[in-house]
Amino acid sequence: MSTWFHFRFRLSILVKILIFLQLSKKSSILATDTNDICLTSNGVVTCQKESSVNLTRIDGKKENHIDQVTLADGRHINLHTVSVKPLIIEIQDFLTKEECEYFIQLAKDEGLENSQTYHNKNRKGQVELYDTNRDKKLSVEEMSLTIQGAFDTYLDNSDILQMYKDENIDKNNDEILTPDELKNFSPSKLEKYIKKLLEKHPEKHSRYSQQVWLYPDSSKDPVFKTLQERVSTIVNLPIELIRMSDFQEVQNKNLVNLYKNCKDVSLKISPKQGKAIIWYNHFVDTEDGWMGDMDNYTLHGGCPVIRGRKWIANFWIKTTDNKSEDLEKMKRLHKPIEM
Ligand SMILES: *[C@@H]1O[C@H](CO)[C@@H](O)[C@H](O)[C@H]1NC(C)=O
Ligand SMILES: *[C@@H]1O[C@H](CO)[C@@H](O)[C@H](O)[C@H]1NC(C)=O
Ligand SMILES: *[C@@H]1O[C@H](CO)[C@@H](O)[C@H](O)[C@H]1NC(C)=O
Ligand SMILES: [Ca+2]
Ligand SMILES: [Ca+2]
Repeated sequence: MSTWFHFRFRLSILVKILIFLQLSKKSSILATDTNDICLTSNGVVTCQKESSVNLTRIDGKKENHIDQVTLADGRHINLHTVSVKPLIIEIQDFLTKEECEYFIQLAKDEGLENSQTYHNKNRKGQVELYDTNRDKKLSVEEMSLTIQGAFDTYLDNSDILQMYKDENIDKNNDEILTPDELKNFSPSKLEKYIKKLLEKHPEKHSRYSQQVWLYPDSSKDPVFKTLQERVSTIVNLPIELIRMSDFQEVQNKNLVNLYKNCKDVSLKISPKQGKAIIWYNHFVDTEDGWMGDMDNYTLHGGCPVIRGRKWIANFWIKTTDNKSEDLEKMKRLHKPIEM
C-alpha cells in the first residue's frame, strides 16, 4: 500500500527576523584545499575547515541586556534582549524610514503583477509533509505549515481541527496525525477540502491575504543587499548563509488576524516602524555545530490590528539538517567582494 505523503524533513527556518515596516573592507580570496570553505563576514573573507564552520546564536545574556552593534553605514543599533527563554532580541530602527518605504513600494509593485506566482506549488500532486521535529507525526502546527507550503493557504488551528473532524482523520482525537491516520487522507482529498474551504474563505489564500513574496536580486537591488549585510552583521553568520535564504515576505495586515487568543499570550511585542524582532526556531546541534532541535518556546502568531495598518516583513535564515549540503550551497554563493 502506498501513500502519497512523505515524511521528509526538508528546510527549516533557523532564524526569523520580523521587521515592522510601518504602522499607518577590502578582502581577497585565499587559496584553499578541498576541505576548506571560504566565507564572508563583515566584509572579511575567512577560509577554514568545513568541520569548524558553526551556526551561531546571538548571546542575549539576560533579560534587558543591551549590546551595541555598529553597522556598515556607521549607525549604532542596540540589540535588546527581551526574553531569554525563548531568546528574543528587539532592535529599534533596524530599518530606516526610507528603507521601510522602499520595501512597501516594492511589495505593492510586486503584488500587483505577481498575484499568480506561488512558492512550493505541488506539481506532481504530491504534498510535502513538514514534520519539523521529525517524530513521524504531524502536529496541528506542522499541518498548518504543510498546507501553507503546498497550497499557499493560511489556516488557523481551529480550521485544521475542523478539517480533522469533517474528514474523520484524527481517529483518536489527540490532535496529532500518525502515518496510519494519514493513510486514508490522500493529498487529492486534502486539495479538494482546501479548495472548498477557499470558496467560502478566500481571505485564507495568500493571494487575498495581502502577502507577497519578494525575491529581490541582491546584485541589482542595493537596498536588499544592504539589508542582507546588516542581517549578517547582527546575527554574526556569513553572508553566504544569508544569501541562501534570498527572499523576503512582506505582509500588509489590516483585516486578517491569525490568532484569536491574543490576550492570553505571555509575551507581546508591539509594532513600530523600522523595529525588528529576531528569534531562533532551532538550537545549534552540539555535535556538528549545525541545525539542532527545535525551540518549542518559539511558537508565535500575529495579534489583530486594532488601529491603523500593519506592514511586516519576514526575513528567514534557512538551513537544513544536512550540513555538508548546506556548505556546498554556501560555497556556490561565495563571491569575491566588490570594492
Ligand atoms: C564549532 O563547534 C564545534 C563542535 O561543537 C567545536 O568543537 C568548535 O570549536 C566550534 N568552532 C568554533 C569556531 O566555534
Ligand atoms: C519539543 O517538542 C517535541 C514534541 O513535543 C519534543 O519531542 C522535543 O523533545 C521538544 N524539544 C525540546 C528541545 O524540548
Ligand atoms: C547530505 O546531502 C548530500 C548531498 O546531497 C548527500 O550525499 C548525503 O547523503 C546527505 N546526508 C544525509 C545525512 O542525508
Ligand atoms: Ca511532527
Ligand atoms: Ca491522532
